[in-house]
This record gives sequence, C-alpha cells and structure tokens, in this order.
Amino acid sequence: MTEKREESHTMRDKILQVLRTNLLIILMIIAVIIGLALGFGLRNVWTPYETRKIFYLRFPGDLLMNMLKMLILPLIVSSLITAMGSLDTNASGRMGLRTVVYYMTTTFAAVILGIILVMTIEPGKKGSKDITKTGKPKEAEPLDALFDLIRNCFPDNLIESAFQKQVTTVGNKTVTPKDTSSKLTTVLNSTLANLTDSGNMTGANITDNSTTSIVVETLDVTKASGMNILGIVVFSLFLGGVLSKMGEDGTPLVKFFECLHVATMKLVTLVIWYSPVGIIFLIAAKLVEMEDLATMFEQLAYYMVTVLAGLLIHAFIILPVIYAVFTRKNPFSFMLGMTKAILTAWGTASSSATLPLTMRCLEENNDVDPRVTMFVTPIGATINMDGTALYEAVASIFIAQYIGVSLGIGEVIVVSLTATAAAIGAAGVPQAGLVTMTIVLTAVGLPINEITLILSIDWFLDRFRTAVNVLGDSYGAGIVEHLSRNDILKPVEYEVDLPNKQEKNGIHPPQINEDNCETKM
Ligand code: 7O9
Repeated sequence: MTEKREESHTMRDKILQVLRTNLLIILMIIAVIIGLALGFGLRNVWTPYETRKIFYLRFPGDLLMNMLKMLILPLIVSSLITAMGSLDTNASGRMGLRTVVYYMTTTFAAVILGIILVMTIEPGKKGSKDITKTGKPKEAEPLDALFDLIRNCFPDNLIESAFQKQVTTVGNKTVTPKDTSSKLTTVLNSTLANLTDSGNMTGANITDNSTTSIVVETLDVTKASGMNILGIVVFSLFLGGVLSKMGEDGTPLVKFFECLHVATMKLVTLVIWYSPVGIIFLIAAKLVEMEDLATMFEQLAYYMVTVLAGLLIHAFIILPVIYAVFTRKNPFSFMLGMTKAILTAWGTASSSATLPLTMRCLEENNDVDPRVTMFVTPIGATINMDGTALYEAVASIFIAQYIGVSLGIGEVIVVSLTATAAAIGAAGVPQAGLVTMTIVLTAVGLPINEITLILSIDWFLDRFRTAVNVLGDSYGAGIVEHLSRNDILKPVEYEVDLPNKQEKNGIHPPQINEDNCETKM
C-alpha cells in the first residue's frame, strides 16, 4: 500500500518536474514576445529622449542582470577549484588541452566563415553611404593590450581583482633636458622620430637656442573598474591544481568549494524563475531607447544580413556537425536542451551573465558530467567567443569595403588572426568591445573612426553573437566530456570500482561520491 503510494508520488514528482522545466522555457519565450511588443508599443507613446521613463522601465531588467552577475564570482571560483581539485593533474591537463584546442579551432572556423561571407556578399559596397556617425573611439596600442592581458592573469591583489583590472595608460609630458651631450641628443632625436611616426607626438618645440623641450610618452599601469576575470580564473585553476596534488590534505578545502558550488547552483535556480520578468523589461527598454530603427536597419541591412547569416550557419551547421562527428549524438536535441541559456543570452546580451544558466542546462538537460561543466564553461565564457570573432572579422572587412580599400590576401590573413586573438582576449582587455575592434582595424591599417559606423547596430547584433558564444561553450562541454570519458568516471561507478582502478583513471577517490557531485535540486 505505502509502496504504491510512494510510486505514484514519484510519478507525480516526475511529471511535475518535466512540466516545471518546460514551463520556464514557455515563460521565457512569452517574455521575449511581450518584451518586443511592449517595446514597439511604447515607441509610439514615448520618445527616446524620455530618458527617465526608460531608466525606470529597465529597472526590473537591471535587477536580473545584477542577480545573475552576483552569482558569477562564487560560481566560477567554486567550479574551477572543485573541478581541478577532484581530477588528477593528468586528467585535468588533458581536458584543458582539449578545451583550448576546441575553442581555438571553432573560433578560427567562425572567423573564416565570416570572411568568406563578407567577401562574397560585399555589404560595404551596397546601401546608402550617408550614415550619421557619433563619438570617437579611443586609439589602442595592440602591444599594450597584449601586455595588459598577460598582466591581468597575475593580479597583485586577489580581492581587488573582483572589481578592478589593470590597464596601461599612455600619456605624455614635456621635459627640458639640461644634458646636451651628443648621446642624449641622439636618444632625443630617435624618440622624436618614433613619436612622430606613431602619431603620438603632440608637439616638440625649441624654446630658445640653448634649451629644447620635448614631449615624451609616459606609461603607467592604472586600475580600471570591471572584474579581472582572467586573474580569478588563473588563480582558481592553480589553487585547484595544488589542492589536487595535496591528496588527502587538500580534501577539506575541495569539499568546502564543492559545497559552495552546490549552494550557488541552488541560488541560480531561484534567480532563473525571475528571469522571464527581467527579460521583458531589458528588451522593451532597449527598443524604446533606440532613436531611428527604420533608417538604421535600412542603411546597414546588407551588413546585418551578412553577420546574421554567418552566425546562423555557424550555430546550425558548423557547430552541430563538429559535435555530431565527435560524439555521434544528436546535436539538435543537445541544442534544444540549451534553450533556456540561449534565450537568456539573447535577452541579456552577456555570456558571463548567462553562465549560471549554461551550467544548469548542461547538467540538467544534457547530462554533461558536473566536473566537465565546472571546468569547461567558466573558461569558455572567458575565452571562447565564436560569435564575437565572426562579427569582428566581418565588421573590419565591411569597413574596408565601405571606404573603398581593397585588402590583399596578406591583410585578410592578418584580419583572421587578429580577430581570433581579439575574441580570445576580449574578457581580459578593458573596455573590450571597442578596443578589440580597433586592434583588428589598426593591424591592417584601416581608420578606426569608421567604427562608429557600425556602432548604431551593435546592440542588436550583440544579442545574436552572445547566443552563438553560449552555444559554442555548450557544445564544447559536450565534446570535451565525450573525449574525456576515459579520464573521468561517472560518480555512481566509484562505489563499485576498486581504489587502484580509480587511481589509474586519474580520479582521487575521497572527493567523489553521489552526494557531493550532485548539483541538481
Ligand atoms: C558576450 F567567467 C565569467 F563568467 F566569470 C566571465 C566574467 C566576465 C567571463 C567573461 C567576462 C567578461 O568580462 N567578458 C567580456 C566579454 C568582457 C567584454 C567584452 C566581452 C565580449 O562580449 C560579447 C560581445 O560583445 O561580442 C558578448 N556580449 O558574449 O557577452
């Protein structure tokens, strides 16, 4: 009797659970539709200049962004330390290599696809040319950006890296050297020549016959606001790696971070139920804010079509084919399992804010091993941006076409390499979006002020490329799990396996069991 009741109970629970998961997807789709309708509706009533109204309209959306971003720090730290701590160094090393190889190849594939499309469609040679430009982008020195990237991997203060990153700031000062020796004159002359070449010189003048004042560059490392995500990722990976090497002695701390991970994922579940509300207002506010939608869409139509076509081909053909080839599983049911994460990515235009959902969808709907998800997705959110890479390649060649510069094969290769590098390094560079774009442009000698041309539509394309970024991270987790299936065993199997077999497979027995790997609610 009691057995039967229990059985029907579990059945009901199961049905409820299935309903609940699908209910959320339905709610999210409805939210996107309501958001669009509300936005277009309000456009008829409000003008984009009623900034206070728009500011308030965004409020529920701001709350969602805050809640999601609030979870990022505990989530990535606990995930990376737990994953590294519970796998032995060989297993995590192999997994890390596969992860990085997958990310680099798919990013490069996206760039190549973008270049092929932009060179066949030639959007820069079509459409009207009188696009109004606003603002002026800051010039970026590629070498400084690269050094910032590496410097940020090693923050001087871990707590500070949660809200500030290091940036190289270039300024200049006027000096009046007293020394008139020939050596100094040579140095000054070469500095002068360099400054003039790089366009950094603001003026060098001779004040009188005996004194020469000269403008020299000053370079400082300053702090800019924004999370130094690279520093946190690098620290967590190393701490986890060291804990794994410590064996039994490291277990308490690994268990602590496991617990933090499970608890954070439970918070994620709460936030997810608020996300449809937030999505409505994020979309509506964005739509009301935009000044002249029709003209903008009309003028940049070909460009938009090129980027969207590239993103669609990458998302629906290239990535699924790669997944199917490696895993022999159905890529589209995998994609369906990621719906919630993809809709959130589209609604928030931020793959880092989507990270909590990406992890949940992978573990819950696609049955990816939690240790793989914990290891692969935080790194993916940081360095894997297929959509962004494709976008930057298309954008720079579009600008070249627009201003009538034809690029040679060498320059196209430079675009492909810098766009890949820029997308990988984006999260480590301050004010990433613009700075990485200027790096690609300066690398091939294109004028950076033309960026403003494509800025008006950036917010729109951002949503689609973020969705592709998240999808790329997810397929990566699926593929890496499949390839690493011999390095990691399913938690349930640990009970049956003998300790020496576990050792052979690169797993530390003490940390893994059904309880502490379970992240579902
Ligand atoms: C798009 F790992 C995490 F989750 F903690 C993490 C935190 C922050 C990962 C990344 C970041 C981060 O700062 N990312 C970042 C991404 C910073 C600046 C620019 C971009 C590029 O963003 C994409 C784009 O504009 O194409 C896109 N919006 O994927 O979020």
